[in-house]
Formats: sequence, C-alpha cells, structure tokens
Amino acid sequence: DARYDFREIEARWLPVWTEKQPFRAGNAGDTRPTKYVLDMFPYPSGDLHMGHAEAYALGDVISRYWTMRGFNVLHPIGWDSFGLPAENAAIKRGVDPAGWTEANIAQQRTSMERYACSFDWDRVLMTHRPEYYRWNQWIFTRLYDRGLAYRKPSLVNWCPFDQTVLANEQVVAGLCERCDTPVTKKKLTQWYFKVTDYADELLDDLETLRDTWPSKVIAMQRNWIGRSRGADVEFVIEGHDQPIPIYTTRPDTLFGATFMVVAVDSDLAAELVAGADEATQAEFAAYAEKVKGDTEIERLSTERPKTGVFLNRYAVNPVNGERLQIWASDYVLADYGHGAIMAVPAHDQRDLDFARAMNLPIRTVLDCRDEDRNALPDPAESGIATTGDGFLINSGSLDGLGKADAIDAITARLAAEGRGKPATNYRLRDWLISRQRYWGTPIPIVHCEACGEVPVPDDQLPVTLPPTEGLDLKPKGQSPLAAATDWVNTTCPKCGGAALRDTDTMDTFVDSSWYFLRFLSPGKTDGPFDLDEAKKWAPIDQYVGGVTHAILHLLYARFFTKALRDMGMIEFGEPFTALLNQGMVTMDGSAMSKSRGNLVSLAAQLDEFGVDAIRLTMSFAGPPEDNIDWADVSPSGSAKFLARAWRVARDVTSDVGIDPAAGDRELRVVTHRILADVGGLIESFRFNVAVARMMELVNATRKAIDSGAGPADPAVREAAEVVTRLLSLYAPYCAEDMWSMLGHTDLVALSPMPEIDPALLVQDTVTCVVQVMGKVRDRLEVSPDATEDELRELALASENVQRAMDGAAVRTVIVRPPGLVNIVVAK
Ligand code: ANZ
Ligand code: ZN
Repeated sequence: DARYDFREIEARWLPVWTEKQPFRAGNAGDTRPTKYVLDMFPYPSGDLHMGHAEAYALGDVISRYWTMRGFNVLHPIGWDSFGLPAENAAIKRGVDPAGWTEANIAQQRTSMERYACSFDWDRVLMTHRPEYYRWNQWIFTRLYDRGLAYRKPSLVNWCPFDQTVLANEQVVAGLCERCDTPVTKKKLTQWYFKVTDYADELLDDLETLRDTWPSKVIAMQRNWIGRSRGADVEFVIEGHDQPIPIYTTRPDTLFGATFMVVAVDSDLAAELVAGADEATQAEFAAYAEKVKGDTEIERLSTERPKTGVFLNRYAVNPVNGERLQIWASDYVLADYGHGAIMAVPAHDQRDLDFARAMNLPIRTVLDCRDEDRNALPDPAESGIATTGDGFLINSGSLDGLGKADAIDAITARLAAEGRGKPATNYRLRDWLISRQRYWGTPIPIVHCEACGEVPVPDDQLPVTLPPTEGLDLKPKGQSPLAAATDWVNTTCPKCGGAALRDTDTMDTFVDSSWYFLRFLSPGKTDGPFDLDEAKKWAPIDQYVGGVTHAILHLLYARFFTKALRDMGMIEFGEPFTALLNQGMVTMDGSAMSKSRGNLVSLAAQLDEFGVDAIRLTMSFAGPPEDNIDWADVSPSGSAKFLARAWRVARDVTSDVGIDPAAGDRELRVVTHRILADVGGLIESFRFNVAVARMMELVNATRKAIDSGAGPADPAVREAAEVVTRLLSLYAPYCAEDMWSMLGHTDLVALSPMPEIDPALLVQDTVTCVVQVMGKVRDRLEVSPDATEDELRELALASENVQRAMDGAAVRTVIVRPPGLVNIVVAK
C-alpha cells in the first residue's frame, strides 16, 4: 500500500502550483463577487520566521475558503522593504542596502511558495523600488498642497556622545540605550502629516468597526486619539497683563482649586519665572535641568513622587477671588491643553499627591459616596482623591448640584462672563514623518532661496535615492543624503535657479499606509492606483496581522484613506472592513528571540514535519488571537492526522461522480452537518474548532470503510471528498494529493465547496429530559418542534414518571422545549 510521505507530496505539487498560478485574482470579465483578503506584508529582514508562518496559515484558510465559496478573491503580497534593518546591515557589514534587501526578498518569496501561500504572484510590490516610492512622493505633494504636510521645528532626543537622534524607545531612563550618556533634546525642523485634522473622524468612525475589529484594538485606537471634553478657564495672574487659560475636564471643581501648576518645560513657566526673584530662578533652572530627559510616561506616572518649584507668583481663582500659588512641575505636560492646570487636590490624585508633598491646601467640593451611600473618607486624611460622581459642597450657589449639572452650569456661567468656554483636547499628535536616514523615500521638496519650499512636479518624480558610494550611513542628526552633493544640488522647479533638495526621508509607515491600494494595479505608471479597480475591490474585506500594528500602522492607514477620499480618489473612508489579529508564537511562555536563544527555525520545522503539519498546527493550537507556545503543540500529532486523512482518500474504491444519495445515510448526515458547521466556524475565525470537526469526519469515514458501508459506498466517497476539500484550507499539499487519488484531474483548491443538502441537516428527534423534583426520571425522543403543552402531556404520561411521583399531586410543571420538563409535586 502507498504510504503518506510529505516530502514526496510536496515535491509533486509545488511545481504544479508554480506553473498554474491558481491564485491569480480574476480579471475584468469575471462575474463572481469579489473578496479582498490581505495579510500584513513583511519586512525582508531575514528568512520567514514562525510568526509569519502563523499569520500566513490563518490568512490562507480565510482566502482559500472564500475562493472555494465561489468568490473572486484578491490575496496579494509584497514587501515593506525600506527601513532600519537594511540600513543597519549596510552599516555593520558594509553591504549595499538594496542588494541585501532584494536577496532577503528572494529568500522569503521562495519560502512563501514552499509554504503554499495562496498569493497572487502577479501583483507583488516592494516599497523600496522607485516605481513604488514614486507614488509616496506623489501623494506627499498632494498632502502638501492641501496643507496636510508641513514643516515645523521640534525637539528630538539627541545623544551627544553618539551624535545621533534617538527614538523614544531608545531612551531608557533618560540615558542613551547604547552608551548610557544622558540624552538631551535638540531642535530640528521636521516634516509632519496633519493627522490631527482627522482626529474626530478617526475616533467616531471606529464605531462602524465595532463588530468586525477586535475590541482591544478599537480601545487602543480610541486611547491613542484620546479625545477629552471639558472647558478652558481663564485665570488672572498678578503682575501679568494677559490672563492664562487652563484646560480642565472638571470645571465643577473650580471652588476646590487651591493652587496652579505650569509645565516646567513650557514657555509659560519660563515667562513667569523671569518675573520672579533670583533664588527662585536658580531653583527653577536646576529643577528644569533635572527632569529634562524624562519621558511623558514617567512624568505622568501616579507612582512617581511629586516634585516642583514654587514660582513665587500668584493667580486669582475666577469663581471666588482666592489667591493661588503658581508652581512649576513635571507632572503637567507642556504640549497638552495649555501646559497649565488648576490643581484640585481633593478630586485629582496627582494634585493631591503634590499638595501633600508641598503642604498646600486641600478643599473637598464634592460630597462623594460609596454604594451604601456612606461618605467616602476625606482625601486630605486618606490621601485618596475622590474622583467619582457626587453633589457639590463648599461651592457657593452651586451647592447641591450633581457633577454633570454643575459642569454645564459653571461652563455656561464662565462663557457668559467671557472667562471660559467649552473645549476639546486630543492626545493625538501630528505624525512626524522626517527621518534623517538613507534607506527611505526621499521627501520630494526642493528648497529655493527665492521661492521657498517647492514640491517636485509630477513629471520629475520619482526623486530616486543617490547611490550609497561615498556616503556615511551612520545616524548623525543629519541625513546621509546631505553628503550626496551632486544629488542635493539641483535647480528650482519654479524659477530654474540653484536650489537644494530636502535631505530627509519618509518614515516607512508612509509606505504601508496605502500599499493595499497599490496591489489593485501594481504596474500602473500614470497614477498610484486605478480608480476603477479601487471601486471593484476596495476596501479590504479581511485584514490579517499582528497586534503589534494595532495602533500606528492602522491609524496612519486610516488617515491616508480619509485623505485620499477627500482628494476624490476613493469613495470609502475606512480601509479595513474586518480585522483579525493573530497571537504570537512563543517558546516556553516567552517571545522567541535570538538573544534569548529560544528561536525555533521555521525551515527546520518544515523539514522535519512538512509544510502541511506546521500549517495545521498553527491553526489547531487554539483561538487565533491567543499566543501559541511551541513547546505545547504537537506537529507530529498533526502529521499523524494528515496521514490518517490521506489513507481515507487512498482507500476509497468507488468512481468519481456517483450519486451519494444511494449511500449510507448515517454517514451522509454526519458529513453534511460537519460541512455546514465548518463554514460558520471559519467565518467566525474558530479555525481550531473547524479542525476538530474535520477530525471527527475522518474518523467517521474510516469507520464506515472498515466496519460499515465499506470503501465502495457512495457516501464514503462523498465524505472523503468533503474531508479533502475542507482539509485543503489548512493542508494544501496533502489535500491536493488526496483529490488526485480520488480520481480528480482539477485542483481541489479551486473546486467549489459542495452544496449542503438541507434534508440531511433536519434533526428527526431530540431528547427531552424529564425530571421529577429535579431528579432525572425519563428521557423521551420528541420532535424538535414539540410545544410546551405536548411536552407536558408526554412527560406526565411516562410510566417512569408516574412511578416516581408515587400518587403525589402535581404542583407545577416547568417546561423548556424541547429539551427539559421538570415536574414539581406536592409533598
Ligand atoms: C482640574 C481637575 C479636577 C482635573 C479634577 C481633573 C480632575 P484628560 O482626561 O487626559 O484630558 N490636565 C490638563 N492639562 C494638563 C497637562 N498639560 N498636563 C497634565 N495634566 C493636565 O485630563 C484632563 C485633566 O488633566 C484636566 O482636568 C487637568 O486636571 C489635567 F477633579 O482640571 B483637571
Ligand atoms: Zn525658485
């Protein structure tokens, strides 16, 4: 007998797929409904790893499923091939980033083909190629024209020893991650995209994704945008002509404001301290220096002991005329709201910590209660601010109002007096896209002394990267492109005079913000994407990828989509209709990494167990969003199951195309029920449960062959074919081989899912459990549609029930059709 040999099977089918390219999306004449299934494209930083293997296994189940369900599926792949890994490899090993990148891409592509990814290989794109990044530049100029791309000076983290700009993640406790030098700030003029123009829409549209995106991701997006509604209130400052505004979400607590705090690094603090005595100025300067390198997270932490300096200046509380000390501290941020707050220690924990540390007054202005309506302890004594709802006290004419009413009342009063107004703030900041690095898209702007910033005209795009020869790629606060003098020196597109190219490159998140549109017409030379193709395919029906991209990538892609819509290029405002985030593949509970030494090589796993067993293991390990601990799974168990399924196909002896209706009805019922269930399971991403159902079907078919209807029964063939088709979603090599053993000459991957026979799904009877006083006394086979009355009668007529009741009178009968009757008797 033939034996299951995955190596032989892989060697047989891979060339067939390579030749036939079965997953090309249908072209213009195709009348099938469309589905766009997209896996997040990889960085070509090495060969594929276990994480890719998981993501692509899951994306493939979805994509192959819709193909078999009769959809015209678009399932493309490309490479996010600009960015640091290539540049770092270039610096470390002196190789050319382009060559390094292309070699990795070639290797990853070979691995993807081996892994049987159902990609449309005619649509491959790579973001480092000028034919792609040309359109980044084109879109940049459109954003620029609309005021959505602009330049402004900003502070960046700077390591004075390495002479390099550091990302926030590279600053650890204020020190450079590499050399432990204290990090300072440096002012650089940089390019931004104005994401904040879309803040409300980015937030409000999340509502439309509520049923199709993980709620965790929606919450993360919501927090990142961080819309906050409250009021601006103006405080008069003694010895300062202009009143200063503060932002508060709690204008109801104004009577409890007992001091003010300004951000230590704000212009306002500098201005106020300039009018103070010398000792204060010195103390302030020392304090400002001390907290300079700290991150926003550290500054806002409630755990951190409060520090600050009294500025020897005073403000006036607008509602009661009280004199308030003004302090400078790091727990107030310079770039949120107005960089200044009114401090209400009784009802804000950080203000309370600060007041207790500095011995400042604390006044409770809300009477807050627990669930039992007991008054909460006084914050001044307990050290715990009362932040909940309550009734106003110590607040003059507002006393007795609830929190919400008080917020409205006081905001209206301040507005009427011209001393305040409703205000909204966002945590979201504009997107800093400038990178002082080589391996990215050059910013298509020319700086001309006469004309200023001039966008490069379309017919001069792409602005290609200069060759690396002679350039020092090491990060140094100025782009390596600045040293490419022949490249930098150019003529102004407007006046024809001498001008300089912008030397920054774009953040690689720009590349991934619209690549899903480029897949629609990857070869297009007169525009970024074809508008009709976009109408046909987009938005993406199903996006699959890691939760690591749950904030920035998705937010930026959503921003691009809205901006492109406002340019009239597409008609939708959300790029990803549905999102699936797969978990991570870990080892002994921790993330795999080279430095931990717990890296499992995908290639080695594929060699040992075969592609199908690894793919199946990835899907069967658990719900897709959970992490897979590779120490806990069993690829050899998967391989055994595949061998068992394969032998079922091998053993079928009936011919193709015979009528299964003539066969074993019991097996047919099992087959059609499982077929019906698996569809729903896959559409709800319960891939592992679907595998379990397939295992059941393999077992039932095996049993029918060995000790039931026999290998020639038409129902056995039907069952084996259903197994093969379902299995092809997970284990395409094995399934293709089974399909051919079953006598078919087409590819199972392209064969339609069989029709479900509804007659076989009808359940003839269900079991109704009958209890007397909660004890099971009988089980009745009843119609699934039996009514309450019918069930009551049947139950009371049962002999077993009568015996158990032993002549007692019936008190009540509780009926839950069709499964349960409980009889309560009088005792
Ligand atoms: C008085 C008050 C009383 C506040 C109270 C809260 C509770 P979100 O929700 O994040 O918008 N705040 C304002 N500007 C700030 C800044 N630049 N840095 C740090 N904190 C700042 O928070 C708004 C609240 O955070 C504001 O409302 C203000 O404190 C503080 F019982 O004002 B509140
Ligand atoms: Zn000019």
